[in-house]
Amino acid sequence: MPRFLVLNGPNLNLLGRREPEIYGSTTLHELYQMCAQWGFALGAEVDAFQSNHEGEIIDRLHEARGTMDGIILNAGALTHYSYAIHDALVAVGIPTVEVHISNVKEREPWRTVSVVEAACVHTVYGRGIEGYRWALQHLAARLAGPFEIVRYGPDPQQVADLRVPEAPGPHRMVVLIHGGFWKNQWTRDLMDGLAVDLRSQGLATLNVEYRRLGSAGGWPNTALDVATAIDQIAEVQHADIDVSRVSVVGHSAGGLLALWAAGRHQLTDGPGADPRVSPALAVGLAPVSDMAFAQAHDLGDGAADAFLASAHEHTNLYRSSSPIDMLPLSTPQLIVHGSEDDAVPVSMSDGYVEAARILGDEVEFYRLESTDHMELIDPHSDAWRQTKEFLLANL
Ligand code: DHK
Repeated sequence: MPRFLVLNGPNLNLLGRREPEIYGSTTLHELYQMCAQWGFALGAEVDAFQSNHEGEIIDRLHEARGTMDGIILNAGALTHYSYAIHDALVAVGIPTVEVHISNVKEREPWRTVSVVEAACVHTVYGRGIEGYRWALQHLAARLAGPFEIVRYGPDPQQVADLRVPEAPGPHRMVVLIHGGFWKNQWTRDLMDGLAVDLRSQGLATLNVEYRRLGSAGGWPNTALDVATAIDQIAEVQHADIDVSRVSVVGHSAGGLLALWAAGRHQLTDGPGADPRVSPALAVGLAPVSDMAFAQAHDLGDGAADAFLASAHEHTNLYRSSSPIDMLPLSTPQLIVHGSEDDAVPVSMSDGYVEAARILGDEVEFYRLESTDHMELIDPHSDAWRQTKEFLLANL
């Protein structure tokens, strides 16, 4: 059974009482109980330690050597200046996920700097207490099988995780595109569980990161990143991918990018026209398929406005960026949407599917009762089981 250490630094003993508007109302004790449960669900044992003293944190890191398979580290303010913790992480060499409860990228400038980040395998921030759960899931996914990080551009966010099944190719491939309203705190670890599960079913996966809002993301850069990552599949020689059997699966705001990527083959000009790899199938999991709807309903607190604000070409903007306005995509699609979704209303998919079918697209629609937004990317959910079966049967 894998063992993970949850290590918290200065002032985190006051969780629940300290600035609850920033750090929430969960106490450290409650956090530990939650981590134990989250770990249990992943088949892992979780140890926990908190200290207000740099030296004690370093001692605990040293003790973890040879006994822990992964570390979740919220070093508190030490994050921003403790080179000693950085060096301890390098010295022990245990995969470590850096976690921050608050969105450190959107607070004081000094909090945007992390001197431990370079010694960590991943950083999760701005997701509240749940960030620890995502970090545990990421550690578990890393242990579940090998993957390679492929770079498709110079920006640190222009990367993707490539997972290839053990059996010989050629492999069908699923490109995974995460959601999060293109905001900086939501990254591709959201799709780790699905990537691991699909690989175990014999499919190769490419879990794509892209530039997000706040760091050169927005229209068209974010979409172009997805396009470049997909086109690059044609160049991955060593993995034996069947480029005629690539599907693209996107969740929420990533659903917009997936549907866009599946329809861009018919763009005559503008961003993303002329793809090298055209997806054979597109799956939208609670996709943002209609930008005008997203703007009118202020989904994701103005996310659609923020996403389109960087557009340099405004003529035909919906026609080139909003799936419902690009119809027909002329690529077979599956749309999955839960009736209890309070992030992206299911009525958006009702309208999208109706329009797509009228315009001649082949669209399957799983409109799932009693299902919410995040269940669609939970690898243990019934919604995902149905999605996976569709992929396996149709790709
Ligand atoms: C916790 C702290 O104590 C701060 O010093 C960091 C981090 C942010 C958090 O968000 O969890 O700057």
